[in-house]
Amino acid sequence: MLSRFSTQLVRWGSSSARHRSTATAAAPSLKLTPDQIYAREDKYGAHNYHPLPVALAKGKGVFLWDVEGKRYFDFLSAYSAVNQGHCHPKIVQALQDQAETLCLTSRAFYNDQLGEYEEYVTKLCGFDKLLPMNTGVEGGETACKLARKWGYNVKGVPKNQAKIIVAEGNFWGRTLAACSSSTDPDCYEGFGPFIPGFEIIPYSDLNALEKACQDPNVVAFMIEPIQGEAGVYVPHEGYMKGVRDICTKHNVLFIADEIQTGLARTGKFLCVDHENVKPDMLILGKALSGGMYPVSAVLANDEVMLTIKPGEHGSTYGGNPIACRVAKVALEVLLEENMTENAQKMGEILRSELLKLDKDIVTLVRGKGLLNAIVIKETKDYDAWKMCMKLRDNGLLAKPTHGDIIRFAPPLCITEEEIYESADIIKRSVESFL
Ligand code: PXG
Repeated sequence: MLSRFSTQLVRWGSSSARHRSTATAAAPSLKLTPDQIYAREDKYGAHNYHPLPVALAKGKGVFLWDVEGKRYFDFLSAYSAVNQGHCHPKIVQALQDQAETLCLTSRAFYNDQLGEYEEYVTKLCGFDKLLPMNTGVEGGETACKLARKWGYNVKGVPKNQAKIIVAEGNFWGRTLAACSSSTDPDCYEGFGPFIPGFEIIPYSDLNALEKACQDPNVVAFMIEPIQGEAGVYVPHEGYMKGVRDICTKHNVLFIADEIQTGLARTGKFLCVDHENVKPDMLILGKALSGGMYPVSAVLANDEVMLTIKPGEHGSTYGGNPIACRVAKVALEVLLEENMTENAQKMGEILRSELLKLDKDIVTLVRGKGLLNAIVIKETKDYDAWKMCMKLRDNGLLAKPTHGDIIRFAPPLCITEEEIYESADIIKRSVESFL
C-alpha cells in the first residue's frame, strides 16, 4: 500500500531525479502543486464538497498560506470555528500539554479535566449542567433527545408523540435527524425515509410559532438566532424575546443553536444576548475549541438535563481530556482578548465599507458583529463563485452559499488596519467586474 502511494506521488510530482530519489523515504514531504493536491482529493476522497481551488498549508491569526506561500485573509474562519484566530499559541499549548499527559479514557471512568471544564462553562453561561459531545450536529441531536425525554417525563406528552418545531432554512448538520428537519433539498433529497416529529415553520415569524405551540405535544423550538448557512439571515428585532415569551407561555423548551452565532462571533458573547434572553437549552460547537479539535456541548438546567440517565446517551470521545482542556482555554482566550468587543467594532466598520460597494453588483449587505454576508446579483459575467475566485486571486478567501450569497466572517482577532485592508481587496474585486 505504502509503496503504491509513493509511486503515485512520484508520478504526480516533478519527474526530476531529486524528487524521485526522495519519494520512497519521505513521501509526505514531497511538494505537490495545487493542481496535484486537487486531483488527489478528487481521486481518493468522496465528492461531498466542492471546495474553492486553493490548497492551504499554514494558518496564523487572520491569515492562511497556500502551498506556494501566497498569503490570504481568511474570511470564512472554517464556518466560524476559528474565532480565536488560526493556531492560537495558548490553545496550541493546551492541546500539546494535554496530549502528552492524557488523551482519552472514555466515560467509563472519571478524568481530572472534565469536571473543571464543566464547572467553568456552566458558571460562564449560567446553566446547571453541560453534556459534552464532539461535533455540532451531535449537539443538535443531543438537544432533540433531551427535549423528547423532558416532554415524556416532565411535560406529560403521550409516548412517541413529541414534536420539535424548527424554522425554514435551518441548518444544523447532516445526520438523518438534521436531514429530516431540513427544507434544503441538497440536505434531504435521496435520504428518506425521514425521522418523524419535526414541524417546520417560517423563520422570524412569531405568529407561526404561537400557532404551532398550541399543539400540547410540542416539546421544543430549536432555532439559530441568526441563520448562518441559509445566508446570514438576521431575524426581525424582538424575535428572540418573542420566542422566549411564547415558549414560556406554552411550556415549550427554547433551544438556541449557537454553534455558528455563539462565542463572540456576532459582537455579543452569545447571539441571544443581543435581546437579553436565556434559552432553556444552549448548543455550542465550532469555536468552542478555537478550530483545534471537534468539541460541542449542550447546556441546560437540571429539570431537563437529569431526564437522561446513564446509558441513554453519550459518545466515546465526548468529554475527553484533550477536548476539555482545549475548550476551557479557547473560551478563556475569547474573554482575555476581548474578542466580543472587537467583533462588534470591526463588524460595524466592515459593514459600513461593504455598503459603499457598487449596488448593481452587491445588492444587499447584512449581518451582526463579524458574521456578515453580501448578496451578489448574478449576470452572465459574474456570480458569487466568480467573485470568490477574484477575491482569492486578490488575497482573500470566502465561500459562496446558495449561489448568490458570500459570507464574510474573519477570525475575531482581526485589527482595524486589517479590516480596512480586506475591505479594500473586496472593493477592488467587485470593481474588476464593472
Ligand atoms: N448548527 C449550526 C448553526 C451550524 O452552522 C452545525 C450545527 C453542525 O455542526 P457540525 O460541526 O456537525 O458541522 C452547523 C454547521 C460544513 C458547514 O461544510 C458547516 C456549517 C455551515 C456551513 C458548512 O461543514 N455549519
